[in-house]
Amino acid sequence: MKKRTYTDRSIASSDITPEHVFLNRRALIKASAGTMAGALSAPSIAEAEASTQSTLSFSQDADRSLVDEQTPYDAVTTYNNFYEFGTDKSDPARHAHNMTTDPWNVKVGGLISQPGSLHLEDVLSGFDLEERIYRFRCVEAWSMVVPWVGFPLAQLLKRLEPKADGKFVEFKTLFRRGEMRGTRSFTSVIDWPYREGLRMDEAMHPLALVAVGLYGKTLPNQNGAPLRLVVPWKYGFKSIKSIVEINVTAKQPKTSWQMLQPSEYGFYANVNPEVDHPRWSQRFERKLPSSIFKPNRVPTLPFNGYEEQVAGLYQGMDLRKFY
Ligand SMILES: Nc1nc2c(c(=O)[nH]1)N[C@H]1C(S)=C(S)[C@@H](COP(=O)(O)O)O[C@H]1N2
Ligand SMILES: [Mo]
Repeated sequence: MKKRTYTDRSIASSDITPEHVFLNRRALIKASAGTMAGALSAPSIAEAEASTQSTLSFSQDADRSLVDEQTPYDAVTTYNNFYEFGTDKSDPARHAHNMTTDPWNVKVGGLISQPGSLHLEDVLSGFDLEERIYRFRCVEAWSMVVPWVGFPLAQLLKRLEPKADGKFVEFKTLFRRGEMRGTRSFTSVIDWPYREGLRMDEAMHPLALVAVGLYGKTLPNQNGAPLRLVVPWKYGFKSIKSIVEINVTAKQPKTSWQMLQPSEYGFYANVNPEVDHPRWSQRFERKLPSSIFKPNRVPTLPFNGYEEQVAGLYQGMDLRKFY
């Protein structure tokens, strides 16, 4: 079995299947019914690495085991941000089942060699799925550790053959008013569809993941089925859900949160304990599940703990200016 080890043990990774890989969605669904043994063994791989490595330095008072412990499935799938279904954390779990995800098409366009529309099966075909255990940090100062299932975004982008003048990648979420009650709400503030973007080198970074599952199962709708982005060194809002469009662009694309409140949410949105949100500090985070009895308050790390891997992307940039 291919086993990939990163210097940061929290992103230990393993193939989701021991020998051959499930490359289409139906196989993944079938597999999720009970045979994803590879996924189940992943925590033990992470544990094995934990005993031989400790490359991250947390402040003295931080409890390491707490920081890297996986967030229970229930918390990951019931405490969500997916404004298309409402603004309460519990809204997506209650209402996202209304979203139709089969069939699913992804429009690919802009500065690529073959613009067009791909069926989900075509998007997934040919890629090995792997499990990646990532920390996930929302700009609202809560965090989780999630075992995602997916493939590197770079693989998909390479297949699209971006042209030399393509410097950014833009993503859009499904917008279907009839199935998304949050988009019909009077209090809805976002200019739908939800949009996000990355610089090309960020999008090509091996940590940037297209996720199709979590905890060895297909993604629940509330977590962005059938495919979403996971960019673990950035605040959660960059990890756009339920993607239906990908464009390679020459100019920096507009993103939903930046359009809404540019002084509070930047294009880069790298996790940075040194740069406070205008309305709250980003020095600490509440690791879910948390309560007043067990606040689980842990220090936030630069680039969410992935500094070693990604800091090079931002050399020479003033990260206070490009927040
Ligand atoms: N389409 C869409 N994608 C989205 C959001 C959203 O409201 N709509 N919320 C973002 C935010 S703020 C976060 S923190 C993460 C939450 O992902 P999770 O619910 O899987 O934890 O999704 C991001 N992707
Ligand atoms: Mo978020």
